[in-house]
Parts: sequence; C-alpha cells; structure tokens
Amino acid sequence: MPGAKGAGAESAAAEIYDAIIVGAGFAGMYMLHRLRDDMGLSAHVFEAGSGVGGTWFWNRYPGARVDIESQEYSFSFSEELEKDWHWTERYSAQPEILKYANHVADRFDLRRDISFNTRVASAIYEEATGLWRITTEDGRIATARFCIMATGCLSAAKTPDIPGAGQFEGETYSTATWPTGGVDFKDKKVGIIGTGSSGIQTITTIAPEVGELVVFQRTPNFSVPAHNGPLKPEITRDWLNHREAYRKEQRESGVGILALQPREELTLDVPEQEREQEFEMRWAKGGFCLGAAFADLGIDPAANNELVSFVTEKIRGIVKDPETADRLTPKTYPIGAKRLCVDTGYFEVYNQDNVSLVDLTATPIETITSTGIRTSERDYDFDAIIFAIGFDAMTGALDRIDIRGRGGLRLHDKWSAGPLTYLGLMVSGFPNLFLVTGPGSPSVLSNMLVSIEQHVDWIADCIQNLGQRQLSTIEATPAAESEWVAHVNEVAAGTLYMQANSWYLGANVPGKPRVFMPYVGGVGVYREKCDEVAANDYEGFELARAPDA
Ligand code: FAD
Ligand code: N01
Repeated sequence: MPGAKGAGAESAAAEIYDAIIVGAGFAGMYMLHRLRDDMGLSAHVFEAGSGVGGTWFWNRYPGARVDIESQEYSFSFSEELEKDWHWTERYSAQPEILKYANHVADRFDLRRDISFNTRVASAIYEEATGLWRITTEDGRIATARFCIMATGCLSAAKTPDIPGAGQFEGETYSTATWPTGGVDFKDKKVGIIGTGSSGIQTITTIAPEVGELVVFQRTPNFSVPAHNGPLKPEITRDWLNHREAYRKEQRESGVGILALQPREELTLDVPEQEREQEFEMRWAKGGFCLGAAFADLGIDPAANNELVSFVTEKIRGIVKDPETADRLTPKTYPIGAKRLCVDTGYFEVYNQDNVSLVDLTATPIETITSTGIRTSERDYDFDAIIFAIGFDAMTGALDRIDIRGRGGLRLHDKWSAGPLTYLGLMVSGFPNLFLVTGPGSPSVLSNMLVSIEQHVDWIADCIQNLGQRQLSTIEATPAAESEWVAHVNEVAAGTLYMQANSWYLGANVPGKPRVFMPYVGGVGVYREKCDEVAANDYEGFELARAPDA
C-alpha cells in the first residue's frame, strides 16, 4: 500500500495522500508526474483498467487510430521523451499509441503510484477537515486534500439502448471495450450498429476479411480521407528541429492542430474556381484541414453548404451504387457540426459485394433477436454483432461516480440541467476538486494532448501556489461560474454546432440535457484566459485555509 505523507490530517482512512487522481489515461499520467516528480507531493492514481493509456487501453477495435497527426498528438512536456520516441505512421494506430503510453509510464516510473483494476465509486468532500474521501468499488478508502478527475471525456461507453439487447446468442462486441488479443471475423456474418468514427474505422478494417458485413446506419457521417502512410523521416526531422516553435504555435492556435492551416478568407468571397481548388487541395492532403479551408465554414450556413456539396460529390464519385451513395450522404446537419471522421477507404467498402447498408431511418431496428437483428423490414442473422454506439461524453464518467461537495451537494444534481463549471476546471461548491478537460473547456474540440497538458500544468501550478502561500483550499465562486457558463453558451450559439444532434450536445443519450458542453472559443484564447485568472490571484476563485490545515 503506498505511503502516507503530506496531508497531515487526522483521518480514520487507511490511505492518506496530498492528491488523488482518478484515471490513468494521458491526463492522469501527466498529472501524477507533475505532482509527484516536480512538486514532491504524495499522489496516487486509481484506474479502473488493468493498464495505463485510457482511451487507447480500452478502444482496441480493428482500425482504431488517431485523427490528428502522430507527432502533434503526443506529449510536449519532455524534450527527451519527444526526441527518443519515433512514430511510424502519419496517423498512428491504437497498438502504437498504447505502447507509447506504456513507454511514458516506464520512463517516469509511474506505475508504482497507480492502483489498477480499481474503480472509484465515490468522492465525498468532508467539510470538517477539508479533505476529499475517496471510496473504491472494492472497498478501499483514501483521503486527500486535492482530488483530480482525469476520468476522460470519452470513457463512459453507452450500453445498447435497443430492445432485445442481451438476447443475441452469437458473439457480441463493443468497440469501446474491445477484447485484448483481437477477434477473428474471417468468413463470418457480422452486423455492426453505428457509423461514427469508431464504426467507420471498424467497418473499413474488417470489410475485407468478413464473409458478410451489414452496416446499420441511423445517421450518415461526413468523412474525409486520412491518406495515412509511413511517417516520412523528413517530417520527423523537421518537427524535432522546430519543436519549440511548433509546440508554441499549437498552444496558441485555435484547436491545437498545426496541420489545419486555416485560411482567413470567407468562403463566398473567394471565386468559385479558387474555392474548388482549395477544397480539392485539402481533400488530397487529407485529414481535418478540409474543415479549415475558410474562416466561416463553422458559422455561415451558406458557406458550409459549399463544402457539403463538395463532399457530397466526392461520395457520389466513390460509391458506385447511386442509391447507396445517397444513403451515405448526410443531409440533416452542417458539415463539422458533428465531429468529422477521418478514414482510410470508408466509402469504398460499399463497392464490395460482401458489404451492405441498412438505413435505419427507413427501416428502424425493432429488436435484437437470439439470432440477429430484426428491422421493420426483415430479420438478419449474424455470427457476431458489433456495437459502435458511442459514449455518454464529457459528463458520463463523472456522473458514474457519486461525487458530493459542500453540504452533501451531489454533482449529479448540480448538473441536472447540464454541466456548470468555471473554466471547465472547477465547480462551485466542490472545493479542491479539479476536472481535466472538463465541460466548459476546449477539450474534445481540440487536440486533446495540447488541452490535457494545459490543464494539468494549470492545476499543478495552482496547487503549488496554494502551498507556497500556506493556503489549502480553492473554490470557484458561483458568480464566476455563472458568467463562464453564459460565455460558453454565447460563443457556441453563434456557431453551426447547435444544428446537429451530436454528443457535444448530449443528444446521443436519451434524457440528457441538450447543452453544448465544450468551449468553442479556441485553445489559445482559452489558455490566455486561464493564465490571466491565475495571474490575477485566481480571480473568480476563493482561496482559503482549510479548518485543520
Ligand atoms: P481517458 O484516456 O479516457 O482516460 C480516462 C481513464 O479514467 C480511463 O482509463 C478510465 O478507465 C478511467 N476511469 C474513468 N472513471 C473511473 C473511475 N470511476 N475509477 C477509476 N478509473 C476511472 N482525441 C484527440 O485529440 N485526437 C484523436 O485522434 C483522438 N482519437 C480518439 C479515438 C477514440 C477511439 C476515442 C474514444 C477517443 C479519441 N480521442 C482523440 C479522445 C481521447 O479520449 C483523448 O485524446 C485522450 O486520450 C483522453 O485522455 P484522458 O486521460 O483525458 O482520458
Ligand atoms: O461514437 P459516435 P464513436 N441505434 O457517438 C449510432 C472519438 N473517436 O465512438 O448519429 C442505432 O460518434 C449513432 O447514430 P446517431 C471522436 O471524437 C475518434 O464512433 O446517434 N444507432 C452513431 O452513428 C468521436 O466523435 C476516433 O443517429 C445508434 C454511432 O452509433 C467520438 O470518439 C475514433 C444507436 C455512434 O457514434 C465518438 O465516436 C473513434 C442506436 N440505439 C472515436 N445508438 C478517431 O478517428 C447510437 N447509434 C480518432
């Protein structure tokens, strides 16, 4: 059992730390390194999985890979780490990213302060002592002055909300909890539900090997080609030669992705031919840069329509059967309002004889049966069904923990009409509880590694600042929280994000309040705001000494 040092409070609990971190994905790993190795605090991580890596530990489905170029989606905090690690592909795949996470854990000797296979059940603030009391599902109790939730924005997988789920007697898989060791689908009849990024990557990868693949699609998704391939040595060299400048640029940019190369012009101000050329050039380059072709694509419906038409033509050009092409074409929301998918031959798989598409808007699923899936039209029999149905995003992992602040206030109740935070970092009524990439911060709208590092550094600096001044408690004021939430909503309201039923809005989870959760203002602007708040003596927060500190 890890040692007890630092917190200094009397407690009946067996384990006492300065800080407890929940989650050992990239956020929890870096948080541990900062608090323990840079600041000398006693810190401990509880992780539900049996290893580090979070997203990349759980999502082992075929074809899982990043949609941000490898060298951009990696830690920047250690120059040595960055120089020693070599990515092999332009968009790295899950096994390589998991290897990277393990390399980071080894390099910084993180595992000795992580309890694996340990799910946190509750986190309760004890006002008398000013400590957080953490209880795990297997009955461990630990207290700490600071509790940092690094529980992930896309870690609470949805359970199938489909009648009959559980009745199927064949093999069942979920992309978000894929078995280690993989699955052999050779010659099998497979049905897959869901065509978000996870579904698209899985479909594309298994299509060549399965006997038959039936894709059940409720809403078609916009997807752009990745043009993945081996990472060229000259790209790695250039990145390492200019790493400091590139990292600075990432931190000050809109979404932390340099490959976007956003243009400042408005779509309709550019002559049609030049517009088409720009779209073509970006389609050929691959990845998210298409969505940054012009400055107003995310706010002006007419501009957005131009890009919709371009991508629609591309789909028609790839998919040979016009009816299938039409069903694969999104028509009900602007491009970019749901996260754009980045694929490697997705639309092409529908030209294979063994792949078919079922449009659930025309023939909805009635039930899952013991042998397959029944739609309003017919029964389909399968050897295996794959659920690629997404996550209770941003709030789900937190909601699955019984978190209580002052006066026993439950976070679940406080957030019943949608998440309320100050800067996405803290919640009023919940002193010393930090959220990494929480709702109200750029988070999932950005390169997550950039946002994770920014939050972890801000939290570490904040805890250090409190310690230096012999203060022990920081808490968001209700006024600062309300103002920030209003600002987050106001900025989102001016965008086309509001026009899709996306997980950004909680629309994918029945009964979840429809609130746009991440902050659209941009990572550079947001970082400045966070730094300014800290420089102004943590403006909007109350700082205090805890009763027994
Ligand atoms: P996570 O990696 O989700 O880690 C959270 C950890 O907390 C998990 O290990 C979980 O087990 C643990 N946990 C949660 N609740 C508890 C509890 N109660 N008790 C104990 N442990 C708990 N982002 C990008 O920027 N670019 C990408 O290309 C990209 N690709 C993605 C691909 C997939 C398939 C998915 C699902 C997400 C992707 N993301 C991507 C988002 C990705 O989640 C982040 O990039 C990043 O990995 C998040 O790291 P994290 O540490 O914040 O959270
Ligand atoms: O989940 P999703 P995801 N019946 O919510 C369908 C990141 N990520 O895991 O749209 C039938 O996007 C649902 O249909 P609809 C990335 O940020 C990145 O794919 O609700 N269908 C949808 O088609 C991404 O955005 C990568 O109508 C049902 C699908 O399931 C986020 O994670 C790879 C249904 C869910 O799509 C989530 O992606 C993977 C039902 N009852 C993930 N319920 C990269 O490429 C749901 N659906 C880096």
